[in-house]
Amino acid sequence: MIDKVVIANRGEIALRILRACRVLGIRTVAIHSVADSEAKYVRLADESVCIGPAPALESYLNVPAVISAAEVTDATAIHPGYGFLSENADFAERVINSGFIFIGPKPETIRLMGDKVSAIETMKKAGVPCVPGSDGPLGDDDAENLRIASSIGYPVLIKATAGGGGKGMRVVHTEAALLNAISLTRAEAAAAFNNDIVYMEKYLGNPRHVEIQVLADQHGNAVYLGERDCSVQRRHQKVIEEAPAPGITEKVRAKIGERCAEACRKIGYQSAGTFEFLYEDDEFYFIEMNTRVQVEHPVTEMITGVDIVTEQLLIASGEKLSIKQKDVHINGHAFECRINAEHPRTFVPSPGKITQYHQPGGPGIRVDSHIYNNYTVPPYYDSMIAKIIAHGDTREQALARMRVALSEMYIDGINTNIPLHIDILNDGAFEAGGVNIHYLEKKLGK
Ligand code: MV4
Repeated sequence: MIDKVVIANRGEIALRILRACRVLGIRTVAIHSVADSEAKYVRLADESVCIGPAPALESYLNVPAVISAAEVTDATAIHPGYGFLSENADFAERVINSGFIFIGPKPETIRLMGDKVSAIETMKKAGVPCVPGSDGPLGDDDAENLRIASSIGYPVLIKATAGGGGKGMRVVHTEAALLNAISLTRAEAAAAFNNDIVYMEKYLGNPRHVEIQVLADQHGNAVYLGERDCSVQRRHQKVIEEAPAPGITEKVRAKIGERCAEACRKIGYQSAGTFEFLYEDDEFYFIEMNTRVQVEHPVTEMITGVDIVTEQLLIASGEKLSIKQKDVHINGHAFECRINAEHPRTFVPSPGKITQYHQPGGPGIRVDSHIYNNYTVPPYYDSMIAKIIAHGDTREQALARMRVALSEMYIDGINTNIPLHIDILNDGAFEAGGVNIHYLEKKLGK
Protein backbone atom coordinates (compact mmCIF):
# COMPACT_ATOMS: atom_id res chain seq x y z
CA MET A 1 0.00 0.00 0.00
CA ILE A 2 1.15 3.52 -0.79
CA ASP A 3 1.91 5.38 2.45
CA LYS A 4 3.54 8.60 1.25
CA VAL A 5 2.91 10.46 -2.00
CA VAL A 6 4.94 13.20 -3.63
CA ILE A 7 2.53 15.60 -5.34
CA ALA A 8 4.48 16.63 -8.43
CA ASN A 9 2.26 19.53 -9.39
CA ARG A 10 0.90 22.87 -8.18
CA GLY A 11 -2.29 24.87 -7.83
CA GLU A 12 -5.75 23.42 -7.53
CA ILE A 13 -4.80 19.91 -8.63
CA ALA A 14 -2.05 19.71 -6.00
CA LEU A 15 -4.72 20.52 -3.41
CA ARG A 16 -7.14 18.02 -4.97
CA ILE A 17 -4.54 15.22 -4.77
CA LEU A 18 -3.57 16.27 -1.25
CA ARG A 19 -7.18 15.99 -0.07
CA ALA A 20 -7.61 12.53 -1.60
CA CYS A 21 -4.40 11.34 0.09
CA ARG A 22 -5.42 12.72 3.49
CA VAL A 23 -8.81 11.03 3.36
CA LEU A 24 -7.04 7.72 2.66
CA GLY A 25 -4.54 8.36 5.46
CA ILE A 26 -1.65 8.65 3.01
CA ARG A 27 1.10 11.09 4.00
CA THR A 28 1.86 13.88 1.53
CA VAL A 29 4.90 15.70 0.26
CA ALA A 30 4.29 18.97 -1.59
CA ILE A 31 7.04 19.93 -3.97
CA HIS A 32 7.08 23.51 -5.10
CA SER A 33 9.04 26.22 -6.85
CA VAL A 34 10.26 29.36 -5.12
CA ALA A 35 7.21 31.16 -6.59
CA ASP A 36 4.81 28.77 -4.81
CA SER A 37 6.36 28.85 -1.30
CA GLU A 38 3.25 30.56 0.09
CA ALA A 39 0.79 28.14 -1.53
CA LYS A 40 -1.97 26.76 0.67
CA TYR A 41 -1.39 23.14 -0.28
CA VAL A 42 2.29 23.51 0.66
CA ARG A 43 1.22 24.45 4.19
CA LEU A 44 -1.35 21.67 4.36
CA ALA A 45 1.04 18.93 3.22
CA ASP A 46 2.83 16.81 5.83
CA GLU A 47 6.15 17.81 4.30
CA SER A 48 7.31 20.15 1.59
CA VAL A 49 10.40 20.42 -0.57
CA CYS A 50 11.39 23.46 -2.60
CA ILE A 51 12.70 21.97 -5.83
CA GLY A 52 13.87 25.04 -7.72
CA PRO A 53 13.32 28.54 -9.03
CA ALA A 54 10.07 29.87 -10.48
CA PRO A 55 10.42 28.85 -14.15
CA ALA A 56 8.73 25.46 -14.64
CA LEU A 57 11.69 24.09 -16.61
CA GLU A 58 13.85 24.51 -13.53
CA SER A 59 11.27 23.18 -11.04
CA TYR A 60 8.07 21.29 -11.95
CA LEU A 61 9.67 19.95 -15.14
CA ASN A 62 13.04 19.17 -13.56
CA VAL A 63 13.02 15.36 -13.44
CA PRO A 64 16.10 14.83 -11.20
CA ALA A 65 14.80 17.45 -8.74
CA VAL A 66 11.37 15.78 -8.53
CA ILE A 67 12.86 12.32 -8.02
CA SER A 68 15.34 13.62 -5.44
CA ALA A 69 12.41 15.06 -3.47
CA ALA A 70 10.87 11.57 -3.35
CA GLU A 71 14.23 10.13 -2.24
CA VAL A 72 14.93 12.60 0.56
CA THR A 73 11.41 12.25 1.96
CA ASP A 74 11.38 8.45 1.60
CA ALA A 75 8.11 8.56 -0.35
CA THR A 76 6.42 5.53 -1.93
CA ALA A 77 4.79 7.08 -4.95
CA ILE A 78 4.61 10.15 -7.18
CA HIS A 79 1.36 11.67 -8.45
CA PRO A 80 2.02 13.86 -11.51
CA GLY A 81 -1.41 15.55 -11.75
CA TYR A 82 -2.04 17.08 -15.21
CA GLY A 83 0.32 19.04 -17.46
CA PHE A 84 4.01 19.25 -16.47
CA LEU A 85 5.47 15.70 -16.37
CA SER A 86 2.15 13.85 -16.30
CA GLU A 87 2.37 12.39 -19.81
CA ASN A 88 6.13 12.11 -20.03
CA ALA A 89 6.89 8.39 -20.48
CA ASP A 90 10.60 8.88 -19.76
CA PHE A 91 9.74 10.52 -16.45
CA ALA A 92 7.37 7.67 -15.50
CA GLU A 93 10.11 5.19 -16.35
CA ARG A 94 12.68 7.03 -14.23
CA VAL A 95 10.23 7.19 -11.33
CA ILE A 96 9.80 3.42 -11.49
CA ASN A 97 13.52 2.73 -12.00
CA SER A 98 14.25 4.84 -8.93
CA GLY A 99 12.02 2.51 -6.90
CA PHE A 100 8.84 4.58 -6.68
CA ILE A 101 5.29 3.95 -7.86
CA PHE A 102 4.18 6.21 -10.71
CA ILE A 103 0.50 7.03 -10.19
CA GLY A 104 -0.65 6.56 -13.76
CA PRO A 105 -0.44 4.04 -16.57
CA LYS A 106 2.67 2.04 -17.43
CA PRO A 107 5.43 4.05 -19.19
CA GLU A 108 5.00 1.96 -22.36
CA THR A 109 1.28 2.84 -22.41
CA ILE A 110 2.04 6.55 -22.02
CA ARG A 111 4.58 6.27 -24.85
CA LEU A 112 2.14 4.39 -27.10
CA MET A 113 -0.58 6.99 -26.58
CA GLY A 114 1.84 9.94 -26.87
CA ASP A 115 2.50 8.88 -30.45
CA LYS A 116 -0.82 9.61 -32.19
CA VAL A 117 -0.24 7.20 -35.09
CA SER A 118 0.41 4.31 -32.71
CA ALA A 119 -2.47 5.37 -30.44
CA ILE A 120 -4.93 5.36 -33.36
CA GLU A 121 -3.59 2.06 -34.70
CA THR A 122 -3.92 0.49 -31.23
CA MET A 123 -7.46 1.77 -30.72
CA LYS A 124 -8.62 0.79 -34.19
CA LYS A 125 -7.37 -2.75 -33.57
CA ALA A 126 -9.13 -2.75 -30.19
CA GLY A 127 -12.47 -1.89 -31.82
CA VAL A 128 -12.67 1.84 -31.06
CA PRO A 129 -14.12 3.85 -33.98
CA CYS A 130 -11.54 6.22 -35.52
CA VAL A 131 -11.59 9.02 -38.11
CA PRO A 132 -11.20 7.70 -41.69
CA GLY A 133 -7.55 8.33 -42.51
CA SER A 134 -4.18 7.14 -43.71
CA ASP A 135 -4.03 4.32 -41.15
CA GLY A 136 -0.40 4.99 -40.43
CA PRO A 137 2.35 7.48 -41.23
CA LEU A 138 2.50 9.19 -44.63
CA GLY A 139 5.48 8.17 -46.74
CA ASP A 140 7.47 10.14 -49.32
CA ASP A 141 5.54 8.86 -52.34
CA ASP A 142 3.60 11.90 -53.64
CA ALA A 143 1.35 9.86 -55.92
CA GLU A 144 0.46 7.53 -53.05
CA ASN A 145 -0.34 10.48 -50.73
CA LEU A 146 -2.57 12.02 -53.40
CA ARG A 147 -4.34 8.66 -53.76
CA ILE A 148 -4.87 8.40 -49.98
CA ALA A 149 -6.35 11.91 -49.85
CA SER A 150 -8.72 11.39 -52.74
CA SER A 151 -9.92 8.08 -51.32
CA ILE A 152 -10.61 9.80 -47.96
CA GLY A 153 -12.15 12.78 -49.73
CA TYR A 154 -11.30 16.47 -49.24
CA PRO A 155 -11.02 18.35 -46.96
CA VAL A 156 -8.34 16.35 -45.16
CA LEU A 157 -6.20 17.18 -42.15
CA ILE A 158 -2.46 16.59 -41.89
CA LYS A 159 -1.42 15.95 -38.30
CA ALA A 160 1.93 15.38 -36.61
CA THR A 161 2.18 12.07 -34.79
CA ALA A 162 3.97 13.83 -31.92
CA GLY A 163 1.41 16.66 -31.89
CA GLY A 164 -1.87 16.81 -30.04
CA GLY A 165 -3.77 19.50 -28.26
CA GLY A 166 -3.91 21.47 -31.51
CA LYS A 167 -0.20 21.71 -32.30
CA GLY A 168 1.06 20.50 -35.67
CA MET A 169 -2.13 20.37 -37.77
CA ARG A 170 -3.02 21.68 -41.23
CA VAL A 171 -6.33 21.52 -43.11
CA VAL A 172 -6.13 20.83 -46.85
CA HIS A 173 -9.11 21.69 -49.05
CA THR A 174 -7.84 20.80 -52.51
CA GLU A 175 -5.60 18.30 -54.26
CA ALA A 176 -3.44 21.21 -55.51
CA ALA A 177 -2.57 22.15 -51.92
CA LEU A 178 -1.88 18.66 -50.56
CA LEU A 179 1.79 18.00 -51.18
CA ASN A 180 2.95 21.41 -50.02
CA ALA A 181 0.84 21.07 -46.87
CA ILE A 182 2.41 17.70 -46.08
CA SER A 183 5.92 19.18 -46.50
CA LEU A 184 5.12 22.19 -44.33
CA THR A 185 3.51 20.15 -41.56
CA ARG A 186 6.46 17.75 -41.63
CA ALA A 187 8.97 20.61 -41.34
CA GLU A 188 7.04 22.21 -38.48
CA ALA A 189 6.73 18.89 -36.68
CA ALA A 190 10.46 18.24 -37.08
CA ALA A 191 11.24 21.66 -35.58
CA ALA A 192 8.65 21.52 -32.79
CA PHE A 193 8.81 17.87 -31.75
CA ASN A 194 12.01 16.57 -33.32
CA ASN A 195 9.76 14.05 -35.10
CA ASP A 196 8.64 14.60 -38.71
CA ILE A 197 6.13 11.76 -38.89
CA VAL A 198 2.72 12.97 -40.09
CA TYR A 199 -0.57 11.25 -40.87
CA MET A 200 -3.80 12.14 -42.63
CA GLU A 201 -7.43 12.19 -41.50
CA LYS A 202 -10.73 13.24 -42.96
CA TYR A 203 -11.30 16.80 -41.73
CA LEU A 204 -14.52 17.01 -39.74
CA GLY A 205 -15.98 20.47 -40.15
CA ASN A 206 -18.32 20.92 -37.21
CA PRO A 207 -17.67 18.28 -34.58
CA ARG A 208 -18.24 18.38 -30.85
CA HIS A 209 -15.45 17.34 -28.50
CA VAL A 210 -16.85 14.49 -26.44
CA GLU A 211 -14.57 12.39 -24.25
CA ILE A 212 -15.05 9.16 -22.30
CA GLN A 213 -13.58 8.79 -18.79
CA VAL A 214 -12.28 5.35 -17.91
CA LEU A 215 -10.76 3.70 -14.85
CA ALA A 216 -8.75 0.48 -15.10
CA ASP A 217 -6.94 -1.52 -12.45
CA GLN A 218 -3.89 -3.81 -12.58
CA HIS A 219 -6.11 -6.92 -12.57
CA GLY A 220 -7.77 -6.50 -15.95
CA ASN A 221 -10.89 -4.67 -14.74
CA ALA A 222 -12.04 -1.53 -16.53
CA VAL A 223 -15.12 0.70 -16.34
CA TYR A 224 -16.29 3.78 -18.18
CA LEU A 225 -17.72 6.70 -16.22
CA GLY A 226 -19.72 8.23 -19.04
CA GLU A 227 -18.74 11.15 -21.19
CA ARG A 228 -17.98 14.86 -20.96
CA ASP A 229 -18.68 17.49 -23.58
CA CYS A 230 -15.73 19.88 -23.82
CA SER A 231 -16.69 21.73 -26.99
CA VAL A 232 -16.62 25.21 -25.43
CA GLN A 233 -12.99 26.11 -26.02
CA ARG A 234 -10.78 28.89 -27.35
CA ARG A 235 -7.40 28.20 -28.97
CA HIS A 236 -7.47 24.63 -27.67
CA GLN A 237 -8.05 25.80 -24.09
CA LYS A 238 -11.27 24.42 -22.68
CA VAL A 239 -13.45 27.02 -21.00
CA ILE A 240 -16.61 25.14 -19.91
CA GLU A 241 -17.16 21.38 -19.70
CA GLU A 242 -20.30 19.44 -18.91
CA ALA A 243 -21.46 15.92 -18.25
CA PRO A 244 -23.36 14.11 -19.58
CA ALA A 245 -23.03 15.43 -23.14
CA PRO A 246 -26.35 16.87 -24.39
CA GLY A 247 -28.26 14.44 -26.57
CA ILE A 248 -26.25 11.30 -25.80
CA THR A 249 -28.65 8.52 -24.89
CA GLU A 250 -27.98 5.76 -22.37
CA LYS A 251 -27.76 3.28 -25.24
CA VAL A 252 -25.23 5.31 -27.25
CA ARG A 253 -23.17 5.94 -24.09
CA ALA A 254 -23.10 2.23 -23.26
CA LYS A 255 -21.99 1.31 -26.77
CA ILE A 256 -19.04 3.73 -27.01
CA GLY A 257 -18.20 3.37 -23.31
CA GLU A 258 -17.98 -0.39 -23.54
CA ARG A 259 -15.65 -0.08 -26.57
CA CYS A 260 -13.34 2.11 -24.49
CA ALA A 261 -13.42 -0.14 -21.42
CA GLU A 262 -12.76 -3.18 -23.61
CA ALA A 263 -9.83 -1.39 -25.27
CA CYS A 264 -8.39 -0.75 -21.78
CA ARG A 265 -8.62 -4.45 -20.96
CA LYS A 266 -7.02 -5.40 -24.27
CA ILE A 267 -4.03 -3.07 -23.93
CA GLY A 268 -3.51 -3.58 -20.19
CA TYR A 269 -4.34 0.02 -19.40
CA GLN A 270 -4.19 1.01 -15.76
CA SER A 271 -5.24 4.13 -13.81
CA ALA A 272 -7.59 6.90 -14.97
CA GLY A 273 -7.69 7.75 -18.66
CA THR A 274 -9.68 9.64 -21.23
CA PHE A 275 -10.60 8.69 -24.78
CA GLU A 276 -10.99 11.89 -26.81
CA PHE A 277 -13.53 11.76 -29.60
CA LEU A 278 -14.88 14.09 -32.20
CA TYR A 279 -18.65 13.65 -32.36
CA GLU A 280 -20.41 14.61 -35.58
CA ASP A 281 -23.69 13.45 -37.15
CA ASP A 282 -24.30 11.01 -34.25
CA GLU A 283 -20.96 9.23 -34.73
CA PHE A 284 -17.89 9.02 -32.48
CA TYR A 285 -14.41 9.29 -33.99
CA PHE A 286 -11.42 8.60 -31.71
CA ILE A 287 -8.59 11.14 -32.05
CA GLU A 288 -6.34 10.87 -28.98
CA MET A 289 -6.05 9.31 -25.54
CA ASN A 290 -5.05 11.24 -22.42
CA THR A 291 -3.19 9.11 -19.90
CA ARG A 292 -3.58 11.51 -16.97
CA VAL A 293 -6.26 12.84 -14.64
CA GLN A 294 -7.84 15.78 -16.44
CA VAL A 295 -8.74 19.28 -15.32
CA GLU A 296 -12.42 18.54 -15.97
CA HIS A 297 -12.60 15.26 -14.01
CA PRO A 298 -14.91 16.81 -11.35
CA VAL A 299 -17.96 16.95 -13.65
CA THR A 300 -17.71 13.17 -13.97
CA GLU A 301 -17.26 12.82 -10.21
CA MET A 302 -20.40 14.90 -9.62
CA ILE A 303 -22.64 12.81 -11.88
CA THR A 304 -21.25 9.37 -10.97
CA GLY A 305 -20.24 9.83 -7.31
CA VAL A 306 -16.92 8.14 -8.12
CA ASP A 307 -13.82 9.83 -6.68
CA ILE A 308 -11.42 9.56 -9.61
CA VAL A 309 -8.26 10.68 -7.78
CA THR A 310 -8.92 8.27 -4.91
CA GLU A 311 -9.39 5.48 -7.44
CA GLN A 312 -6.03 6.42 -9.02
CA LEU A 313 -4.35 6.08 -5.62
CA LEU A 314 -6.03 2.72 -4.90
CA ILE A 315 -5.27 1.36 -8.36
CA ALA A 316 -1.60 2.37 -8.02
CA SER A 317 -1.54 0.57 -4.66
CA GLY A 318 -2.53 -2.60 -6.50
CA GLU A 319 -6.13 -2.73 -5.33
CA LYS A 320 -9.00 -3.87 -7.48
CA LEU A 321 -11.47 -1.30 -8.77
CA SER A 322 -14.01 -0.58 -6.04
CA ILE A 323 -16.82 -0.43 -8.60
CA LYS A 324 -18.20 -2.59 -11.38
CA GLN A 325 -19.90 -1.23 -14.48
CA LYS A 326 -23.34 -2.05 -13.08
CA ASP A 327 -22.55 0.21 -10.09
CA VAL A 328 -21.95 3.23 -12.33
CA HIS A 329 -25.08 5.37 -12.70
CA ILE A 330 -25.38 8.82 -14.19
CA ASN A 331 -27.14 11.11 -11.75
CA GLY A 332 -28.20 14.53 -12.99
CA HIS A 333 -25.97 16.99 -14.80
CA ALA A 334 -22.82 18.98 -14.02
CA PHE A 335 -20.96 21.95 -15.48
CA GLU A 336 -17.46 23.18 -14.83
CA CYS A 337 -16.38 26.77 -15.43
CA ARG A 338 -12.63 27.32 -15.52
CA ILE A 339 -11.86 30.61 -13.78
CA ASN A 340 -8.71 32.17 -15.21
CA ALA A 341 -6.69 35.16 -14.08
CA GLU A 342 -7.04 36.99 -17.39
CA HIS A 343 -8.95 39.82 -19.00
CA PRO A 344 -12.45 38.57 -19.95
CA ARG A 345 -12.30 40.04 -23.48
CA THR A 346 -8.63 40.33 -24.43
CA PHE A 347 -7.49 37.17 -22.59
CA VAL A 348 -4.34 38.98 -21.47
CA PRO A 349 -3.06 37.19 -18.33
CA SER A 350 -3.66 39.05 -15.08
CA PRO A 351 -1.38 37.75 -12.35
CA GLY A 352 -1.09 39.63 -9.07
CA LYS A 353 -2.50 39.90 -5.59
CA ILE A 354 -6.09 38.87 -4.87
CA THR A 355 -7.12 41.56 -2.43
CA GLN A 356 -10.60 40.19 -1.76
CA TYR A 357 -12.09 36.78 -2.42
CA HIS A 358 -15.56 35.45 -1.78
CA GLN A 359 -16.17 31.82 -2.67
CA PRO A 360 -19.59 30.71 -3.87
CA GLY A 361 -21.46 27.84 -2.25
CA GLY A 362 -24.84 26.23 -1.77
CA PRO A 363 -26.43 22.96 -2.90
CA GLY A 364 -24.61 21.29 -5.77
CA ILE A 365 -21.72 23.78 -5.85
CA ARG A 366 -18.10 22.63 -5.59
CA VAL A 367 -15.11 24.94 -5.89
CA ASP A 368 -11.71 23.39 -6.62
CA SER A 369 -9.20 26.14 -6.01
CA HIS A 370 -6.02 26.95 -4.14
CA ILE A 371 -6.65 30.69 -3.94
CA TYR A 372 -7.43 32.70 -0.80
CA ASN A 373 -7.60 36.32 0.41
CA ASN A 374 -4.27 38.08 -0.25
CA TYR A 375 -2.91 35.20 -2.35
CA THR A 376 -0.67 36.38 -5.17
CA VAL A 377 -1.20 34.64 -8.52
CA PRO A 378 2.32 34.11 -9.90
CA PRO A 379 2.99 35.08 -13.54
CA TYR A 380 4.96 31.95 -14.41
CA TYR A 381 2.28 29.31 -14.87
CA ASP A 382 -1.12 28.57 -16.36
CA SER A 383 -3.69 31.27 -15.59
CA MET A 384 -6.38 28.92 -14.22
CA ILE A 385 -6.99 29.82 -10.57
CA ALA A 386 -10.26 28.02 -9.79
CA LYS A 387 -12.89 25.66 -11.11
CA ILE A 388 -16.54 26.08 -10.21
CA ILE A 389 -18.47 22.86 -10.60
CA ALA A 390 -22.28 22.98 -10.43
CA HIS A 391 -24.42 19.87 -10.17
CA GLY A 392 -28.18 19.63 -10.52
CA ASP A 393 -30.89 17.04 -11.07
CA THR A 394 -31.32 18.41 -14.59
CA ARG A 395 -29.18 20.42 -17.01
CA GLU A 396 -31.41 23.43 -16.37
CA GLN A 397 -30.96 23.21 -12.61
CA ALA A 398 -27.19 22.81 -12.89
CA LEU A 399 -27.06 25.81 -15.22
CA ALA A 400 -29.18 27.93 -12.86
CA ARG A 401 -26.95 26.97 -9.93
CA MET A 402 -23.84 27.84 -11.94
CA ARG A 403 -25.24 31.27 -12.80
CA VAL A 404 -25.84 31.99 -9.12
CA ALA A 405 -22.38 30.69 -8.19
CA LEU A 406 -20.72 32.92 -10.79
CA SER A 407 -22.67 35.92 -9.52
CA GLU A 408 -21.50 35.18 -5.96
CA MET A 409 -17.84 34.64 -6.80
CA TYR A 410 -16.03 37.87 -6.08
CA ILE A 411 -12.34 38.26 -6.89
CA ASP A 412 -10.75 41.67 -6.49
CA GLY A 413 -7.22 42.80 -7.38
CA ILE A 414 -6.88 40.89 -10.64
CA ASN A 415 -8.97 40.42 -13.78
CA THR A 416 -10.82 37.16 -14.26
CA ASN A 417 -12.92 35.59 -16.99
CA ILE A 418 -16.03 35.40 -14.76
CA PRO A 419 -17.86 37.96 -16.99
CA LEU A 420 -17.16 35.76 -20.03
CA HIS A 421 -18.66 32.74 -18.27
CA ILE A 422 -21.78 34.72 -17.34
CA ASP A 423 -22.08 35.80 -20.96
CA ILE A 424 -21.78 32.23 -22.30
CA LEU A 425 -24.28 30.89 -19.78
CA ASN A 426 -26.82 33.46 -20.97
CA ASP A 427 -26.25 32.68 -24.65
CA GLY A 428 -29.21 30.94 -26.28
CA ALA A 429 -27.12 28.43 -28.24
CA PHE A 430 -25.20 27.34 -25.17
CA GLU A 431 -28.39 27.18 -23.13
CA ALA A 432 -29.95 24.93 -25.75
CA GLY A 433 -26.95 22.56 -25.53
CA GLY A 434 -24.86 20.67 -28.05
CA VAL A 435 -22.69 23.51 -29.42
CA ASN A 436 -19.66 22.48 -31.50
CA ILE A 437 -15.92 23.24 -31.13
CA HIS A 438 -16.21 26.47 -33.15
CA TYR A 439 -18.98 27.95 -31.00
CA LEU A 440 -16.91 30.14 -28.66
CA GLU A 441 -14.47 31.52 -31.21
CA LYS A 442 -17.39 32.42 -33.49
CA LYS A 443 -19.25 34.06 -30.61
CA LEU A 444 -16.15 36.07 -29.65
CA GLY A 445 -15.50 37.00 -33.27
CA LYS A 446 -18.80 38.71 -33.76
C1 MV4 B 1 -9.55 17.18 -35.80
C2 MV4 B 1 -10.50 18.14 -36.17
C3 MV4 B 1 -11.27 17.88 -37.28
N1 MV4 B 1 -11.10 16.73 -37.98
N2 MV4 B 1 -9.42 16.05 -36.52
C4 MV4 B 1 -7.48 19.76 -32.38
C5 MV4 B 1 -6.66 19.34 -31.24
C6 MV4 B 1 -6.43 17.88 -31.36
N3 MV4 B 1 -6.75 17.28 -30.09
C7 MV4 B 1 -7.32 17.42 -32.44
N4 MV4 B 1 -7.97 18.57 -32.97
C8 MV4 B 1 -8.84 18.48 -33.99
N5 MV4 B 1 -8.76 17.35 -34.73
C9 MV4 B 1 -10.18 15.85 -37.58
N6 MV4 B 1 -10.01 14.72 -38.28
C10 MV4 B 1 -10.63 19.30 -35.39
C11 MV4 B 1 -9.79 19.47 -34.29
C12 MV4 B 1 -10.01 20.65 -33.50
C13 MV4 B 1 -10.48 20.57 -32.19
C14 MV4 B 1 -10.73 19.35 -31.58
C15 MV4 B 1 -11.18 19.29 -30.28
C16 MV4 B 1 -11.42 20.47 -29.58
C17 MV4 B 1 -11.18 21.66 -30.16
C18 MV4 B 1 -10.71 21.74 -31.46
C19 MV4 B 1 -10.48 22.98 -32.05
C20 MV4 B 1 -10.01 23.04 -33.34
C21 MV4 B 1 -9.76 21.88 -34.06
